[in-house]
Amino acid sequence: MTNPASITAVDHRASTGEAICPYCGVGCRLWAEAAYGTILRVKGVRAAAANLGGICAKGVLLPQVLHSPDRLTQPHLRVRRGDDLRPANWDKALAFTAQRLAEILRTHGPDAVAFYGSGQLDSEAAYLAVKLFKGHFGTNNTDSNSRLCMASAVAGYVSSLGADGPPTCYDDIDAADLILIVGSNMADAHPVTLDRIRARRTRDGNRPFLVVIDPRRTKTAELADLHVPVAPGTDVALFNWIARRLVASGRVDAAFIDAHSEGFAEFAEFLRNLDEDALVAAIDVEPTCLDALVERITGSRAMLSFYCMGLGQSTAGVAKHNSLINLHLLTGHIGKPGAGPFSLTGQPNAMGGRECGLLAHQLPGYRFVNNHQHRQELEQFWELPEGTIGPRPGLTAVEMFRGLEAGRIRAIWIAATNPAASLPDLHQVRRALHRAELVIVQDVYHPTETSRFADVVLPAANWAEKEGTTTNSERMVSISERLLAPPGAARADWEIIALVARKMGVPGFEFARREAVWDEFRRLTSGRPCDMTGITAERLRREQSLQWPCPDETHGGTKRRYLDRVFATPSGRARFLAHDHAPPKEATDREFPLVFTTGRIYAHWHTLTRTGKADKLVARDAEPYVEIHPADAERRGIVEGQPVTLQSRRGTITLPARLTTSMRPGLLFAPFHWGDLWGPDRAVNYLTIAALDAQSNQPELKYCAVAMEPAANQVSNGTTDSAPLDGDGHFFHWFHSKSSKSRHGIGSQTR
Ligand SMILES: Nc1nc2c(c(=O)[nH]1)N[C@H]1C(S)=C(S)[C@@H](COP(=O)(O)OP(=O)(O)OC[C@H]3O[C@@H](n4cnc5c(=O)[nH]c(N)nc54)[C@H](O)[C@@H]3O)O[C@H]1N2
Ligand SMILES: Nc1nc2c(c(=O)[nH]1)N[C@H]1C(S)=C(S)[C@@H](COP(=O)(O)OP(=O)(O)OC[C@H]3O[C@@H](n4cnc5c(=O)[nH]c(N)nc54)[C@H](O)[C@@H]3O)O[C@H]1N2
Ligand code: SF4
Ligand SMILES: [Mo]
Repeated sequence: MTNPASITAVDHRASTGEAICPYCGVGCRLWAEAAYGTILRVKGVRAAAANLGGICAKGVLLPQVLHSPDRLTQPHLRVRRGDDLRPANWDKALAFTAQRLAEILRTHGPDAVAFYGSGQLDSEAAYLAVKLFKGHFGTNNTDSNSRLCMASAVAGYVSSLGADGPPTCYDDIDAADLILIVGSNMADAHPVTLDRIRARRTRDGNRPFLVVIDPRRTKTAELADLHVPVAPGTDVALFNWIARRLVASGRVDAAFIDAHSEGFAEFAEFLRNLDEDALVAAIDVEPTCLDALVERITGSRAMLSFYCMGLGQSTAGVAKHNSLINLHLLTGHIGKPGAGPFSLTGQPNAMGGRECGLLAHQLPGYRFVNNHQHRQELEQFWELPEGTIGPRPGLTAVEMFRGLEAGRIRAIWIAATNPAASLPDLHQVRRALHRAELVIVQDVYHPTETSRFADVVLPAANWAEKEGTTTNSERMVSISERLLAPPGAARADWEIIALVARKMGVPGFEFARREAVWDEFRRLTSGRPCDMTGITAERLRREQSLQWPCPDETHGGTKRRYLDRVFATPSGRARFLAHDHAPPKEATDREFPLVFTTGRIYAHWHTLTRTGKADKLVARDAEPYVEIHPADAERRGIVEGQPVTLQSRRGTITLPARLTTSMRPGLLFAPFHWGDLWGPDRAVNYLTIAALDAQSNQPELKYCAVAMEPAANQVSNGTTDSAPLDGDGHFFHWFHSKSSKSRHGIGSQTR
């Protein structure tokens, strides 16, 4: 590793190279031209399997987000609480971080510290974080924002099929004759993959048949041959209803069920005992629409189902995934081209984070902390004393912030995620960050909603400023090139983690080059379901992308898994898992009569730290809003554009109304992109509930109960009146001084 003091100068020579898009899990390979220390042009790479030349507006506009006054170019430090965060050099920042972490570990033990990472860290960084925290520190309080995102998909795959990771690939789009898109708004969130479906339908006489299951009539739903507008939270009822119909009429693949599954008899018995009328009442969709859906499924030769947060962000998240996979098992639509369940991953390396073991119950190579042999394998590999790695899963995202508030966790290191905007129940998150003794934030910008709470801010290299490995939705492992030098003293995420580890005197972090980190991690996947042994750093540099499993260097990678229909369970059989429909955690009532759901829009990425800097994206969607069915608006005297106050049991916000018949009556939708940096009392996560799926701990970000009225009737609001922690006035001083400069978060002074 180079010396932290040796800052690379801006490169004035023009160069071109390829990097994976830092936004969604489609994983588009982008060609970029760099000169004068910036990126001039970006376009999609035609030869790339993920995008076949495709790119969306967020990708095209990447050059606009790299340079800005709030770009972090050096560490910042606040030595005493109450002080301002001030620029510092790496030596001081590392010394402070290492000393404070060591002190807390020594005084309070390993579980007093936590790492909260992200599916936006590359695999090198994710792996080193796991090695440092779960390995050397001995705490499994090491989780990722994928907990808010893919945790239920992971648990669904593991319980139904025996291992995480989708069986499918993008080429299946060309082989399917029926595509279900369930709880996913691909038009906004995975646009290049939807383009591929569209292109085939244009070529192929509107085939495959397209079904969208979503309570809202989204842009994706508008493309569908059949839109099934299920009542929110009722997917399990829908899948069970379909399964019951299939089994009752004998329209199942008996040969597949016999040879390759287990638990069918119990599942059939469970289905027989269901009350069909109760299911239909819960789903609340026209019976003719449901009949049409069953007809399509029974007539299909290859059914592919895409799904995303409409399934995962639910207290029934794992049940929804198991129940959808049940349909694939009943019909034998798995382990063959054009068929199978296909979780769309949210972030560019949510898959890689899972492979590295970043979730609190995992270890690298799809291993688990509660497995004695897995722990031993890692302890030997990392040369740690036996028993160093804890046998119990650590605290997961939401639990970590509860742990911080309760004082059980004292130090938290947050990297490539912005929890003070993206976690549910933000009032709680703010209390937790206030209570923490040490908050380390590693980001590319400052301030963010979260860095405002930091004691140490560590400057990370941005997209195209570092090399790194990521895995996309179809298990494609890719390398991104470095096209620019990071500005100032910013460094790659993996280097920052290694620097802190070495400063603390932890052995095993003396990596001279990124490749060495990748190759160490890769060796740990040998013989595991996500075997990447054959994907060496050197080979990746030559071939750019390879799909796992890829067990040796002559192996060409694997497009589709389970083609032999031997699953990753001990018996080799896939499991039917029966779940009753259970309603979401928070029911509506007289006081809070409306369902509030949240999600994304095409132009913006998460908490706006990047897309909020691209003028054309901001021009397309400049302000937050709430979508309301006209009937719900009329009843309350609300007209288009009028500010309305939304109140849940946890908080109150105000947003302008957008009236649309694409909503079911009784349902409200708001995008979650705008946090406190963009104006007070608007962040939707002040309303959302931190109710967790019992198996996956993924929070129910898609469903809570709210009341709504025209804003004029409301005197106070949530983010000011119920935030006792801001009694010191610091936050609003900070916010107003910032917003008076610019809405774009200019300026690096905090507090
Ligand atoms: N433009 C853009 N693209 C992104 C992102 C972004 O921020 N911006 N983020 C990326 C990330 S990390 C993720 S996780 C993905 C998320 O991608 P998606 O999951 O597609 O996006 P969301 O808008 O969160 O939710 C999808 C849909 O779920 C529906 N839904 C809500 N409740 C239910 C339900 O009970 N059942 C069903 N069937 N549907 C329901 C909503 O109406 C919504 O249309 O997007 C990725 N891509
Ligand atoms: N209400 C509601 N809330 C949600 C959701 C929802 O649907 N509704 N969805 C949830 C989901 S699925 C997700 S994935 C989360 C996403 O939520 P977050 O992870 O909080 O979202 P981002 O804004 O992407 O945060 C990434 C942070 O990392 C920084 N960053 C960017 N690149 C780098 C880098 O290379 N290195 C480092 N160190 N930092 C970098 C960015 O500036 C930003 O501050 O939100 C969750 N929250
Ligand atoms: S579709 Fe996703 S990966 Fe592709 S350019 Fe757009 S945001 Fe990037
Ligand atoms: Mo996500």
